[in-house]
Amino acid sequence: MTKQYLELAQTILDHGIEKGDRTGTGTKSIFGYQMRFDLQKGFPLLTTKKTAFGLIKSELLWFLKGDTNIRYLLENKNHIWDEWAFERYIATDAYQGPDMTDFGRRSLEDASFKNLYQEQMAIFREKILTDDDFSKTYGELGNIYGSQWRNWKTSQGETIDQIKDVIEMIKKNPDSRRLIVSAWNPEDVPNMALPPCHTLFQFYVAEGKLSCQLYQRSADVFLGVPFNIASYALLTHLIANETGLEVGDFVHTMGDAHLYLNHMDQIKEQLTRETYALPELIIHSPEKSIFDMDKEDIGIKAYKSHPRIKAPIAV
Ligand code: UFP
Repeated sequence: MTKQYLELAQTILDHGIEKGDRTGTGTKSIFGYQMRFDLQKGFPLLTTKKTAFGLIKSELLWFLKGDTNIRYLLENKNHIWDEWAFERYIATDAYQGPDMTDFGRRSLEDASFKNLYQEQMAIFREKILTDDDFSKTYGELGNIYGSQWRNWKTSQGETIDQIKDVIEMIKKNPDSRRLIVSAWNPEDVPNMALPPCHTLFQFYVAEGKLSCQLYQRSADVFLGVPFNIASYALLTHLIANETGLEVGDFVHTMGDAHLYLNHMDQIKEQLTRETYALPELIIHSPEKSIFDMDKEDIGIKAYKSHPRIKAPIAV
């Protein structure tokens, strides 16, 4: 698995085109790429860089609950979505602190601003955790994955639970070619801070095995992709467990696959590292419903990896 990932990175280094992007960072990018991971051969968690499985797990469980409020994530010490909630908060009148416009870029460039930002972010997090009313309003991220997966709003004012429906379909009609969950809602996209990167996924059942293919429209190969692979591999395991199937392949299809120009040293470092055998995923309580799973119910065994590599995130 790790080899396929490193091949993707090498392909971008060799053939990528230098291209501007929304964040102003600049990327090397290719368009259209596919990887395939046989989930029977181990759990695809990168071995050439330590990848935080705990964060992947709590984020996925959060999506599956249909939760779109960062409080659950903070309770699980998961800070993946903090910036997005903070960005919404500082745009409201309720925020009375120092000017935080463009905080992502400015904290990379200015150490004293970074301190100020971290102070404000710490206050924000604390209030989300301790103040119910505050968290209901400012911890909410709106129409992101959890809502699209479990509570898709129809034009008739109803909601569709795509995950529940797809599980039912897999059980009743496994040969169906319509086993799709879509996160891309053209009506919502213009008002979203981050339109869904994992746009759509499809399941496929053959010989008692469940495969899943993701179409990811935009892929930050150094920071995002290792998370995305593990997250969808875990989702495939959980849906397979729920539907009484074995796991098959996770097929990862990408649109704009890019390396940010400020991740070049880090990816080159990673390319020098040898790969290790993949870890194994364990579902401790397979009898539990996918919607009741907690983080203690899922673990990985024998994860051997090289150390973490830090890199700035483009916001
Ligand atoms: N990105 C990922 N995976 C994710 C996620 C974001 O790679 O799961 F949420 C990256 C892709 C891109 C940026 O670099 O975040 C989103 O920017 P844009 O909307 O301009 O594509």
